[in-house]
Amino acid sequence: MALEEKKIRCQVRGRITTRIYPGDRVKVREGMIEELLSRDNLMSRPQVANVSRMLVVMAVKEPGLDFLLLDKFLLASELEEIEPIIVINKLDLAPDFPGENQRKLEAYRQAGYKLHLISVKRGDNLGEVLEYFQQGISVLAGPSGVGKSALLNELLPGAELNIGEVSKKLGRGTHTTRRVKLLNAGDSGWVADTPGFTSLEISGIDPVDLRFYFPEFAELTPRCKFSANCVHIHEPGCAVKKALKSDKIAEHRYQSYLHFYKILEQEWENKYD
Ligand SMILES: Nc1nc2c(ncn2[C@@H]2O[C@H](COP(=O)(O)OP(=O)(O)OP(=O)(O)O)[C@@H](O)[C@H]2O)c(=O)[nH]1
Ligand SMILES: [Mg+2]
Ligand SMILES: [Zn+2]
Repeated sequence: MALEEKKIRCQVRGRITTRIYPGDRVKVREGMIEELLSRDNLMSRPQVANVSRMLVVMAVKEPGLDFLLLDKFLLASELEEIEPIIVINKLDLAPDFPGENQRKLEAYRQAGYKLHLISVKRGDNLGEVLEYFQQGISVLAGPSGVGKSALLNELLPGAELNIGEVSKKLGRGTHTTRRVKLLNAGDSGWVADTPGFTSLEISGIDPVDLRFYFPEFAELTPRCKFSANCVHIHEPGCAVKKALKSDKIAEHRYQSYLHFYKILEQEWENKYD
């Protein structure tokens, strides 16, 4: 059955004490939300319920591609068990593509991530992104100024979202989108445009478990000499370190791993202070 978009302003029954988020399913009667139905999940940043996938949007330039930040977004969505999809925009601004960045990006494809290189301005590969929007709730996340709203304006007729300039001086977006907004896409899909952000909390997991959230490491772990415990840092006979030496694992991914590992380790130690 096709969804019909119909906006109804509602009040929430006093007995519902749980907060209601974009994406929540509710029962409505005569302008009153009577019941909040059970959720599949609740994404913590941005706060959206029943999310099917998160499109992590970055730009090759203006603002420049930040791989540590990309890895942080991927880790955050892995932790929440929401499928991440990498979307790199503004290909029109990088005539030197493929280059160093292209090689780094290839590592994500090899690790099993879905990756799309697009240009909203030139219309490159937008159809690939539109496919995701046909079913479930897709959330766009990423820093300010990468073109999240511009992408939706291009793909969803009538979206009419505000788009902003990227500050020439700071090389950053200007935080144009202020609220999470769910837009109807096609027959049974919804897309959430969200305000750009870069601060993500990486916490609450045992550093020893971090290795499971880097798919290309997880694959090799059984081949480590101390596979049950190997965190791929100082252990002898480590298959990940070996793969790193032969460029089978990307150096920048390993550096991100070490970075997160140290943060988590610190947090873990402070826990018992
Ligand atoms: N050159 C180029 N510019 C683009 C492209 N896509 C978007 N832009 C520009 O990038 C700027 C920021 O776009 P927005 O859509 O507002 O970015 P956003 O990600 O929604 O930013 P926030 O709402 O602040 O999080 C605008 O000036 C767009 O015109 C592209 O493919 N190429
Ligand atoms: Mg926006
Ligand atoms: Zn190892």
